[in-house]
Amino acid sequence: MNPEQSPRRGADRPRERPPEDPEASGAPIGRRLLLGTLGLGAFGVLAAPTLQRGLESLFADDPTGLTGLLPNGGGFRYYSVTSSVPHKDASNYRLTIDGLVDHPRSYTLADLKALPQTRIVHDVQCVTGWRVPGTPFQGVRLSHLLDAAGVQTKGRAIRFTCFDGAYTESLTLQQARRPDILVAHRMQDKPLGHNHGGPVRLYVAPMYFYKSAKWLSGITVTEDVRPGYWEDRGYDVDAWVGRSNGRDDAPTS
Ligand SMILES: Nc1nc2c(c(=O)[nH]1)N[C@H]1C(S)=C(S)[C@@H](COP(=O)(O)O)O[C@H]1N2
Ligand SMILES: [Mo]
Repeated sequence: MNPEQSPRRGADRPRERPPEDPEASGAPIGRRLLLGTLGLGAFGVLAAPTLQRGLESLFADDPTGLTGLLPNGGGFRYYSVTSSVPHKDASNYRLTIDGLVDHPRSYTLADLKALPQTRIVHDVQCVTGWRVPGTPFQGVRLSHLLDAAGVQTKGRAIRFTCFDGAYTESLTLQQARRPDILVAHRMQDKPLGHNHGGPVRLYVAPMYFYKSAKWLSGITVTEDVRPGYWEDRGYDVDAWVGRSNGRDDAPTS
């Protein structure tokens, strides 16, 4: 591995910033905007007003008690590395499987819902520290889609791409075949909302949540692992909860 690609560790490692929580870094807003402009990992802060509004409207009339999941309430934080993401739904969503497969194809949302469904309930753990207990995800096993596509013998890894146009992720083929990795269209027993990566995101139960790529649009079988967005910025490629990124969180699965 050449030096430019070796993971950085420790305090100088770029960190995610939840766009709805501009106070998180403690730095003055001007400085963070400058860092974002320079492409140093703070770009998400530019999206703060939009995402905050989205968050408020999402929880505006909330009879279900989900307000307990608001930021700093011990729940989810919304992340996006881009300032805006197109909205997609059953009418225009497509998931493409290609690369080193015998049968490349594209799935609609209805196609994915018609396949065998798996529901998994585990904790969610972000590498920045927040954890959400017992969160149901439902969808199609990634292994099912890979089997249907017919992975060629040269295929050793998967590259995931997203319709935000920027985020990417990766898994080894061996990891991708685990039964607790889903192409998910439901979360918390509801259709996956836009802010959580809907209509379809990846869900990688045993790994830090950055592996669970939101707004999933492409699954490409490759010869070698190509590190994803945060992995290019220092995060571990093998992101097992409690055994990577210098953290010792309890496993999620
Ligand atoms: N497309 C995309 N997927 C993404 C991210 C992102 O910025 N863009 N952030 C990742 C990170 S670091 C985390 S913790 C989770 C956050 O998911 P949530 O916004 O549903 O809480 O999404 C992961 N998947
Ligand atoms: Mo994260």
